[in-house]
Amino acid sequence: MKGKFITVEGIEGVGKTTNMEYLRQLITAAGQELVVTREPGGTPLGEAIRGLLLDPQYTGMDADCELQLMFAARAEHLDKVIKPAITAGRWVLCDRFTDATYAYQGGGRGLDTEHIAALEQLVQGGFRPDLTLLLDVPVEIGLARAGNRSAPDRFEQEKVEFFERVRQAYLEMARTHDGRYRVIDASQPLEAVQQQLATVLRALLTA
Ligand code: Z5A
Repeated sequence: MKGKFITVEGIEGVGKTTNMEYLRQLITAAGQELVVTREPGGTPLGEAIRGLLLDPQYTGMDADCELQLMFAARAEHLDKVIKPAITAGRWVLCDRFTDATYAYQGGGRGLDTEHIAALEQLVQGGFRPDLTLLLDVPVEIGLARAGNRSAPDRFEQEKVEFFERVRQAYLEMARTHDGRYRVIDASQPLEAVQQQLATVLRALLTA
């Protein structure tokens, strides 16, 4: 039997990294073999591309260049990690995937979603997540939580308006792809956020 592909999305500082470990524990406790990974990245080549994408020395990178680097890393990730694991019956938990491209490069940078869809088709064909967990917080909360860190990367240098557009793009996708999306109110205390995640995950684990 094929494994399940679960993605975790949201704006910066929403709590994805914090909750990935909690999700890992839930899924492995239910007896599923799990691969935990992230985008951009997840392979040696993908992590090298991530380095280019986040490096503040490339501030002002052309948006089409950024878009194509995201999908270049994703092609390698699908080929080397995600698809082999799913085919072997393992579950894959991925910190961001193509919805981040629609949100950041589409919503944030204003690129045409038809161009993104064309690359999605080229790289993924019909392959999509089984479940997407959208951790949602107002932008000011996400940025305040993330703000305690040291040197900002290339995306973290963006203005509040950029992250507002990203958040709205995510919420719009959640409305239009409601079959695979679950919106989690991540502005609540961590324990309450994790209760919401557990409810959603149990439904998938027992399906
Ligand atoms: N990107 C893109 O543009 N296009 C794409 O296709 C893809 C990605 C795939 C790197 O992503 C960048 O790549 C990303 C979008 C772009 N840039 N941005 N922004 P990333 O996922 O590696 O980086 P990130 O979004 O910046 O992650 P992050 O800032 O580390 O956020 P997080 O992982 O969601 O948050 P966290 O580290 O778990 O939590 C932040 C703090 O909040 C921390 O101190 C926690 O203890 C605290 N926290 C967490 N939850 C709570 C609750 N519930 N209450 C109170 N405090 C909390």
